[in-house]
Amino acid sequence: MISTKNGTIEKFIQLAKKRNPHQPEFIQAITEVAHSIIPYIEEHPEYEKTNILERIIEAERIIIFRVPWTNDNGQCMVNRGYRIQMNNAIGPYKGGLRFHPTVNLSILKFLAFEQVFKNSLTTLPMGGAKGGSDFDPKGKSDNEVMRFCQSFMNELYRHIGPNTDVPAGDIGVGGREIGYLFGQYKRLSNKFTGVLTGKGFAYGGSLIRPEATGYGLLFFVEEMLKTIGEKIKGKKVVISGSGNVAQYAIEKTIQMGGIPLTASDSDGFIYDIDGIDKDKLAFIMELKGVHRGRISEYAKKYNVPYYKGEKPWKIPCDIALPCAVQNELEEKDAKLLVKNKCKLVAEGANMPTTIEAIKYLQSKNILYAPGKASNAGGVATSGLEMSQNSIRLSWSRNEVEDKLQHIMQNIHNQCVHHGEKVDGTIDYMKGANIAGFVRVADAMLAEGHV
Ligand code: NDP
Ligand code: 2IT
Repeated sequence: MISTKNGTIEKFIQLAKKRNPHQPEFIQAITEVAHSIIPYIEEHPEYEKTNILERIIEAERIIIFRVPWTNDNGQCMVNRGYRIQMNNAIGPYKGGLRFHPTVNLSILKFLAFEQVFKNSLTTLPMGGAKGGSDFDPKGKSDNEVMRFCQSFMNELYRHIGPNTDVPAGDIGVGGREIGYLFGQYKRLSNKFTGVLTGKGFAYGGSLIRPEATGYGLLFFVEEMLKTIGEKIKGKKVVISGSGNVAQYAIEKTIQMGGIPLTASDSDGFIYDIDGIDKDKLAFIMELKGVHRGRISEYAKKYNVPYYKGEKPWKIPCDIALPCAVQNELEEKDAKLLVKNKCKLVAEGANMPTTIEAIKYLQSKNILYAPGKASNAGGVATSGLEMSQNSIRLSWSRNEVEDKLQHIMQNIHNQCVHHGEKVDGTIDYMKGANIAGFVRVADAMLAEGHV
């Protein structure tokens, strides 16, 4: 047992490091949470007595498995599959699947851990999980991706279910992959259920789920700006990524009258000084979703600058939205943003801002929102997809979007409730961590030592 009263935050982190060696991303996520939660726990002995925090950082179950598959040349390939079932105190395990060559235990444990708090913030009944594989969909044919997904599901299916664990998409897993995974689950189980979210509309998906993370992010940004009496209209917005989250963040920015200036992928970024408009966004969507091409092609088509191997944070802006990958915004980037008068950073990706960069932004009073709050719209709409599947009805676009906006406003309110400082500014990290924690911790207390 670790006593937070007699010990320190540092002691807790040291112990976590010892129990989870060589897992830097997981330790980073724990560190961010520990700094907000340990002082709160010290004021609430019921959590301390029952070792809630020590239990919360320990996954309830981790499944690791072999995924053999055949490539188009008839060769047998092998990848590693994972599912981290982190916490089911408030609902069935829920969270995405990531297919990317960098996937490892540390990355999936950090994502599963973040998901517990994020899902709690939505107030919908969803526990936290994450999974995926080191499989790289880039350069693979549709048939190769299908055979991989089928083999992945051949093992995963026995661990999931609509009331047990409901996976969805994340990096490298979009509509195409969810379709193949769902098809194989159905075949193995002989059941048509809401076992996955992000499904196509034709077979049980929810309207607005593809848009939800990006749209939700902009709804959240709108709430943040309201606290300083401002609006998105007319603001210059720098966005990283060009996948699912980035595309719909760009779309909502345009709808709200903002000016999206950049998009990126792992090779570099484009800077469109006139702003990415609806037609140019349609080009990005087709480039990425259909041709699976590189963002550099945008620069060629529209004759705008392309910065190979660079990130977009040096472009002057009012708002920065990292929507690609963890640790993509470092302290030096934060300094550039502040120097260029950026006033708000909100995370579309999970943990894209390093701890040093967050500290710097907060020290300069930049409005900063952690992904567990600002990108929760995706999983929230997954929760709405689960509800629709359960009642065997589907809601209209407007109904789902209204609910999404309401949920994002509510998450903002929770951040204010637990994160408002004496000077009236809001520590969104603290607010999100405490609000997310309390719901899960209270459920764990009620459910006993499980
Ligand atoms: P996609 O696979 O659709 O897009 C990922 C984007 O990030 C691509 O542009 C990709 O470029 C880029 N990227 C990936 N790895 C790197 C890297 N190492 N360096 C720079 N760019 C990189 O994924 P999503 O849009 O779904 O996910 C983006 C982020 O949002 C992730 O952090 C994810 O965890 C998070 N998120 C996703 C949600 C969802 O509902 N999908 C919900 C909440 C958060 P490239 O094509 O070169 O790989
Ligand atoms: O990080 C995330 O919240 C997601 N990838 C979405 C998870 C989900 O279950 O919709």
